[in-house]
Amino acid sequence: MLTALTGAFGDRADAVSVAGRTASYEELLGAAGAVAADLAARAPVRAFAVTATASLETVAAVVGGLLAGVPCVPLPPDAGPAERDHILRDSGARLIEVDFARRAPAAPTGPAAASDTPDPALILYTSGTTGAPKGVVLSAAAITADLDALADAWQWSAQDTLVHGLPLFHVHGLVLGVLGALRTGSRLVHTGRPTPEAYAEAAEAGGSLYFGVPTVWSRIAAAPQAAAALSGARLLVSGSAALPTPVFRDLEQLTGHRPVERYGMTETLITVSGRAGGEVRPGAVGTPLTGIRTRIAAEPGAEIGELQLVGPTLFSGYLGRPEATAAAFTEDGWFRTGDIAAVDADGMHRIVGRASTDMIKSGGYRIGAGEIENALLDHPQVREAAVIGVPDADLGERIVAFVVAEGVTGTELTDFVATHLSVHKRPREVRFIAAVPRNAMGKPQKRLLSDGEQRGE
Ligand code: MLC
Ligand code: AMP
Repeated sequence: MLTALTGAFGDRADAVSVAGRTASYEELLGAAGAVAADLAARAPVRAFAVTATASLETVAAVVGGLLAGVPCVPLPPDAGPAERDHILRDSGARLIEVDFARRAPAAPTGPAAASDTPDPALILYTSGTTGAPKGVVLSAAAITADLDALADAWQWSAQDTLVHGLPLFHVHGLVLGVLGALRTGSRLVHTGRPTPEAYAEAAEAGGSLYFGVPTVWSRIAAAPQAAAALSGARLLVSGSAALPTPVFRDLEQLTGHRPVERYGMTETLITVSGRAGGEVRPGAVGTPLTGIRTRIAAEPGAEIGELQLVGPTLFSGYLGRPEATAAAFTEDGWFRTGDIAAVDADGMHRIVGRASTDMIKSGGYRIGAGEIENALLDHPQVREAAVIGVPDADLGERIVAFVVAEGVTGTELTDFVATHLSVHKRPREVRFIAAVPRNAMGKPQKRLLSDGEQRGE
């Protein structure tokens, strides 16, 4: 996976740049070697965690884990105590500190020999519709298969300079945005934050391949000067949530590029994508990547239904949760994405919705309504809570919490969630109601809440 670190593409002082600090491949390999040596000295270590700030330290930790064969659990840096404790306890990971100045000799190994038990490389925590986040175990083989398929689709090579500023604790920023650069040998410029100004500045430094979630692209489209700076890029890629057609059109007008969309999930990595030089259609996410097969589980006569898939990029399971893993697959072994899709006559896939309203995508972050409801119910003044995602021009969806509570303000509840879980999981609005509407079985009727919200009630 770490082809660039073998010297296959040469080296340069600024091969990897994160939030303004640069390192050569040799320096990165040395720092990662020190992490790997620490992990080996503490063996056996089941997994290790690192506070995944946007930094060279996070890159060194992840690479060190790969060298040592110990899976890394990247912790969201703003995770509050509840989320942090859950992830550390659930994974059994030991939290380590990285000093990028420390170096130890290391050599990246070749691809792991084929075996029935693929080596876990990363454990990424992600929310389901209910309960606490689950650890998604990703093998080195799955990651490598995905990166190679993407390199093929996007003609991604060592000639590229990859630019993005996405968080380093999810698939988009970490797997594609860091490991992808180390696999293909493209120079990496991580801008620290994904702001229009930072993306534009990186264009002057030769940025050719740009990654962003739709919120990032819509902010760029609203900053015409920054957008114009991207006209010299080779390829703009959007993913993690649906790219609104107006944003697509604005970007095309301002940058001269038709952004390529791709679709994925933590559990499957990226499975469907547009191709560099291929047809790019607004509202469509492209065709299956090499090795991926898809099908639509539709009712007889219907053309849309749940997107299901199989292929070499799939996860190895939810850590310690065999039942949840089994439930994620059909009886004949296809992964159930929970996304509702349609396939056009020419094979172009379109994502048209999600099976569950309890899965919210806000700013490209996947947030389970149940996790936010549980956090709110942990507040002593809250008696009932129901959380929904409401369409939002900037974030795609914004989290709105309906609560039955007295003696507490909406801001206090927002801050409670932001500090208890993570900042991005905070409700953007809190509405106080007399009771959560329920059906005869006592199940919250969230449809009534979202319909009222859309009517502005
Ligand atoms: C506001 N802030 C608070 C707060 N209110 N802090 C604490 N308590 C409160 N009550 C502060 C924050 O600290 C932060 O400060 C600032 O407000 C803004 O935070 P934010 O609202 O979270 O940022 P925002 O600008 O809205 O973020 C937009 C965004 C972000 C696009 C930058 O949503 C983002 O990075 N999204 C990427 C998600 C992603 O990578 N998903 C990929 C999943 S993988 P400060 O100082 O820090 O600014 C996947 C697979 C696939 O989906 O297909 O790719
Ligand atoms: P996550 O687990 O954070 O990786 O989120 C995965 C989910 O993001 C998918 O199930 C989809 O709902 C959504 N998603 C990712 N990419 C796209 C896209 N290009 N268009 C629409 N939804 C997407």
